[in-house]
Amino acid sequence: MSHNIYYRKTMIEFNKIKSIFDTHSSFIITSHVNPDADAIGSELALCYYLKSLGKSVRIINFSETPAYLNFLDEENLIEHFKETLHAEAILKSEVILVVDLNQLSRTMEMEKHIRKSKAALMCIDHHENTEKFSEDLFVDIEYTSTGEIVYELLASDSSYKMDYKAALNLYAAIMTDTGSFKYDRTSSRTHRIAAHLLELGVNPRETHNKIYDQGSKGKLQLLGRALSSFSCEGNGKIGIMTITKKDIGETKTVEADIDGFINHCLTVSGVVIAIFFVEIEDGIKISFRSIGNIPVNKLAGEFGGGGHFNASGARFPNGKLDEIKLKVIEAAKKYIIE
Ligand SMILES: [Mn+2]
Repeated sequence: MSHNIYYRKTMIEFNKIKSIFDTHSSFIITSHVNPDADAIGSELALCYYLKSLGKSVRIINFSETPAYLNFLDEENLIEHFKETLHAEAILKSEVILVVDLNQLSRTMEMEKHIRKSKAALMCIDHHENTEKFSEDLFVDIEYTSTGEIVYELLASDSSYKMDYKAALNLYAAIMTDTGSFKYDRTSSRTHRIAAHLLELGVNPRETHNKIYDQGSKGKLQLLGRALSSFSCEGNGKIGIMTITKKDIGETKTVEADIDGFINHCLTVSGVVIAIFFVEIEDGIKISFRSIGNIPVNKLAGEFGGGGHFNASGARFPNGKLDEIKLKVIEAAKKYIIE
């Protein structure tokens, strides 16, 4: 199959990435704290590729791989950062390749070692507002995912034969970061890439199931509570859900189980702003989502938070849930375009 007909016009110079790969022999790949499928999938696909070029490669992450993503790392290549084990390796590596992050601080304790290292530091990513932590930032925010960039990088090397393992990882990366192929940046090209990955043996049903359908009973019960709490404000344009500490305790769940719940607010006709209040150990966490031209990053900014135009968040370290809700909902009403 020829890939070049699917090429996008990107600012990313794949040739430059390739020449860094060609002129060095030892690589450390890392990504952000609490890695998602885009982080893990991109790291592993790059690792397989670099190994195929005869390079020595280690993947070292600050966080352990979440259990639901272990199936991506068949050979257990990903190492969990420990200063005593890895500080020296980071210092001595020729190249440090960070993926799927725009701030080096997202590598947590690894950051200081990376900054101290004389390694060539490079980054492949698709987030906005990249910190200029390296000369070699390969960033394009038009991409759905880091996985999609990595796919095109690998496909641009005509002597590389992508196999099932790499395809599975890139499919998981792209599927999750596109919300299963529905977010705005999803393009015909994204689907063509996915088609090629299926041709390499990826099973879409099975992959989706492994990532999304392995939740606990408590998680489903927690979702039930979140859905029951749903209410509207601002003439039905603001959808609100709330989870309390009691809800989390009684369902024996953790904060991370709430991921994705907020999207249910936007399934209600007329709702254009979603607000999700979660009572956590140390305060109140608020997530915002919006549809269309409503900058919820600005709304979050009113409360010391931030994020993307259509997806953002803020935290209150203390305060009463009811009072904070009133304040935030009042602020949100200003963003409704009548
Ligand atoms: Mn990503």
